[in-house]
Amino acid sequence: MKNTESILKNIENLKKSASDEISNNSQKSDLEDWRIKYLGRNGELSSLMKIMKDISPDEKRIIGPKLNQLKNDLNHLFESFQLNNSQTQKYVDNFDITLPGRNISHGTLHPTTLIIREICDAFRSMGFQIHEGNEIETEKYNFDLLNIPDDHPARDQWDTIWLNLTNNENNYLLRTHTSPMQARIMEKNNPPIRVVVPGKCYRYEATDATHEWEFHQIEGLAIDKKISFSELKGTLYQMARKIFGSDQQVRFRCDFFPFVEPGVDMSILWEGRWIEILGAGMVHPKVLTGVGYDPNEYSGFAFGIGPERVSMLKNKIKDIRNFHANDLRFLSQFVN
Ligand code: FA5
Repeated sequence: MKNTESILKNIENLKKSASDEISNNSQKSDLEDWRIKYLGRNGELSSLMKIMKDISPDEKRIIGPKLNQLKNDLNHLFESFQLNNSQTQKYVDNFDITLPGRNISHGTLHPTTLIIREICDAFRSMGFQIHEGNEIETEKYNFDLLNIPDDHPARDQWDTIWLNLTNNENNYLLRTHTSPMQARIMEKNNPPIRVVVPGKCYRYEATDATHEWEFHQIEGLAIDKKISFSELKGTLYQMARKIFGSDQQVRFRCDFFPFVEPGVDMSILWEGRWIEILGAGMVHPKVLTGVGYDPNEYSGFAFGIGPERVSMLKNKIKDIRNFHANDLRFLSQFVN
């Protein structure tokens, strides 16, 4: 019985040393050495097998199956390592170290974000702060405080997406422009104020190459004592030169917005044509009074730019709908 135990121990040891050794082999040639050492005609397995002819039938019944099992295990080990090696070898054989690596594609900032940053930077360099506002507005801020009473025809062009959030005091809507932020900022701050407000706006309108129902604006507001119309012109002129180049020409024409007096639009001369990019004007005395400012003490100007339209000019984009189409062929052309 003692003999049986020590033979079983030898079988165990052989299995362990064979599997340790094969796991540490890395080369193809090592695998062949391993095969000869353990599975070869004069290898370790054969010499262990030779015991069979010297042991009793009782011992044979115990040892025989164990030796068979050992033989199977070693063969399996060999086959699985051989297979692994040949796959690695195939990969190594096909690997061309002279090929350039594959580029990892990085995301880029959205063209709208890029133009908003560029425009805001132009104003920041002139001392303006940047502020963001809410996209859900009340009728009071979107219209009433901007001198657009209920029956005013200007409401028609801005009639929009109303929200089902009516309470006793307010009707809610998705803001049609960023101008409501004029009143919100004036209510919370004392002059001097110089601020730009980038953000999304929504209008219930049919889309075409220059109109989206969801688009951006950048509102601007400057309030102080003795601000004049020439400062409005100088500031917007400077912005246009920063965005479009130092020799950019601009044109101001009269326009009407109920919340400014006088009101203008500004166009730039682009590829031989005058193209309107913003609306502006001196803040209306009624707007100043509405937020508790004395129009005899304070004056100021405001403007609203459409950044997508500016980007369309700068980047020769033919259709504003590209901005929201999520087409990577379009988006990946804008590298920050
Ligand atoms: C306004 O929205 C005024 N709040 C601008 C303003 C602010 C005037 C302060 C005076 C003082 P208007 O509707 O023209 O104005 O829009 C201003 C700019 O937003 C346009 O010049 C255009 O660039 C952009 N814009 C307007 N509607 C759309 C649209 N549907 N799609 C894309 N851009 C638009």
